[in-house]
Amino acid sequence: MAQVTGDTLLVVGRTGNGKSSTINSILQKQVTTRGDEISVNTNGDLTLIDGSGIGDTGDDMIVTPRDLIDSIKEKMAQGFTALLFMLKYGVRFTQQEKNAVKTVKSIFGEDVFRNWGIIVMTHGDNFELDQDEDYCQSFQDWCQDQRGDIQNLFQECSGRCVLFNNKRPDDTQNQVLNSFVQKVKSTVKRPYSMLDFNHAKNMRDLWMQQNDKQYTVTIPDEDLISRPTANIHHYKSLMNARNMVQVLILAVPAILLYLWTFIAALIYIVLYLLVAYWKYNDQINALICSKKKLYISSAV
Ligand SMILES: Nc1nc2c(ncn2[C@@H]2O[C@H](COP(=O)(O)OP(=O)(O)O)[C@@H](O)[C@H]2O)c(=O)[nH]1
Ligand SMILES: [Mg+2]
Repeated sequence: MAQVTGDTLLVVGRTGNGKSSTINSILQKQVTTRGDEISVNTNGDLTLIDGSGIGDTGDDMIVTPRDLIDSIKEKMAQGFTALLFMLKYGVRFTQQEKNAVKTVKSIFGEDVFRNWGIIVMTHGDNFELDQDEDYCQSFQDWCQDQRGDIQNLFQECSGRCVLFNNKRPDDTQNQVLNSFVQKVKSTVKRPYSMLDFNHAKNMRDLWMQQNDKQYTVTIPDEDLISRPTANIHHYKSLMNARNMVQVLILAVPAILLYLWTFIAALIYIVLYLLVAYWKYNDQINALICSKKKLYISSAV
């Protein structure tokens, strides 16, 4: 995608919607991005930021809200030209997708979609499969046919919605994306900057507060297996809490048992000495007296 030079695209959306695959398609090379952090990939002058975690909500969240915001601040210090919001073609626009939109707005500000948003719909191969000889529809027509919240989102982005087939990427989808990036640039005339980010501070703080609470929810163990890419920090903190409880449960009785054994041994020794003293009192006195006599006589 050589045309988009000097631009930075921030890629966000729920985990599994195709962020990493789309970055590979745009850069036309395989770049590895770690699932639990925001990574930056550049190809010439084009920079793509994989905003993993931005758009995940509730149990899907893979880092603490605070860590996520710190990571965003660091990686997008230079701002971004456009925000690519990933959706998956063929999957209903569920409450979780709506929450993802809300999260992105809470982090970057209410106007982020209106000014800088481009919807990228992955799984374009499924769109092609849905077309048959009798009924063939363009993707733009399909977008216009949508109703409800997804239509509102399309409108908010002024129809900037591109279909991506990451299984068989071609240059056409990159050209369409490029035309939308140019549209964003000519409409808003400036990249999203730290100034815009700072404007959204109040909303973001509120979001952090709400999600920090949600974040303490216990995740079942099997989730660790079904989501291998899930964030280590999340589970680490969870495991730490669990370990603390386990340590307390095991350690407190062990310490009590140890103390009790020690006290019992002490009582036994004292009692033994008392009994011994009482039992052999006469012999001990006799021994002491004889020693005294011996001492006195030797002195005389
Ligand atoms: N068939 C098909 N699969 C895709 C497409 N884009 C992504 N995927 C698959 O969707 C899954 C999640 O994609 P990934 O890029 O890891 O999503 P991320 O979690 O948002 O980074 C992977 O198995 C991809 O191979 C696409 O356009 N078509
Ligand atoms: Mg990824």
